[in-house]
Order: sequence, then structure tokens, then C-alpha cells
Amino acid sequence: MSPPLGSVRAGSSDSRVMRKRAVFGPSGGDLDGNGTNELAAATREGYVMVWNTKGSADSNDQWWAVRHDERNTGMYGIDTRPPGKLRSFRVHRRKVTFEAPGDDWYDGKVDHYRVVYTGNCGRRHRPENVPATATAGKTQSIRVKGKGVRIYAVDDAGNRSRVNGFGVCGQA
Ligand SMILES: [Ca+2]
Ligand SMILES: [Ca+2]
Ligand SMILES: [Ca+2]
Repeated sequence: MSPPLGSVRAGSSDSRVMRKRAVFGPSGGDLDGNGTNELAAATREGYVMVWNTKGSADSNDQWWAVRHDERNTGMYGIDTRPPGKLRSFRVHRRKVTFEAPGDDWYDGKVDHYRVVYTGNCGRRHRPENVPATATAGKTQSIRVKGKGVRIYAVDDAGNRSRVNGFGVCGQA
């Protein structure tokens, strides 16, 4: 059985198991988007084991792939990491509240949120850019004008998050 998320200590049973039965190279990354990296490895028996580490997810911001980034641009300094999803998205009386993503997935702070009104609201209200006030993991609130809205985060390089939304204008 795969062990739960935990820390690998030198000499622990987890580290002994991994020395004997691991296949392929382990891989690191922030799997759960909490700002610290996890280390994942597979065993010959077919289990995938994952450990928490204290490593900061934003520590590798220089050249994190063979060709620099997710788009294989090979260009130093380009921002190809979009904001993460708007988590815990809730709506109450035209106030939208959610857990803010960051500039790069769940790290940092996005530049702004794009609010687009849909349905009949789309004709009455123009799309607007709302400046971000919360860093990743903190609560961000946005007052909206209509009952049908689509919202996504935009970072300072123009990368977009996935879209969240609610309602159909006049029905929500
Ligand atoms: Ca993590
Ligand atoms: Ca970014
Ligand atoms: Ca950026």
C-alpha cells in the first residue's frame, strides 16, 4: 500500500524501500499547489510514492526545462507559467469570493482579473479589469454588476488562468 504524504528521513523505512525498488528517476514539483514541492517516485510494484518537502515551489525561476520552459522557447526570462485556477469559487449577492492564484500557478500575485459579463448582462456591462489585491492562497473578493459572469486571472505577461463563472443573466 502506498504511504500517505509525509517527509522522507534518512534511514527511514521509506528511504530503504525507495533505494531497493524505485524505477525511473524521481520527479519534483508542487503537486497540490500549496507553495512547497513534493517528490514523487514509482516502484517496481507499480506504486507511486509522494513525499512533502520544504522546498519552495518558486525557487526554480531561471531555466526549469531543457528548452527553458513549457513552450520550449529556449528564451531566458520569458514568463510561460499562467496563474492557477480560482479555487473555492463562491458567489453571494453579486460578490464573488475565491482563493487567489498567483502569477505562476499558485505562487506570487496575479496582475489583474478579467470580468466578462455573459448573456443579457453582456450587452449591459462592458468587460472590466479588476486589480488583484490578494497574493496566492489568500482570499480575493470582486463585486460584480451582473448575474452572469466569467472571471479569469491574468499575470503580468498576459498569461491567463482557466475560466470560472456562474449564472445566466436574469436567472441567477
Ligand atoms: Ca506542494
Ligand atoms: Ca506567470
Ligand atoms: Ca510574471
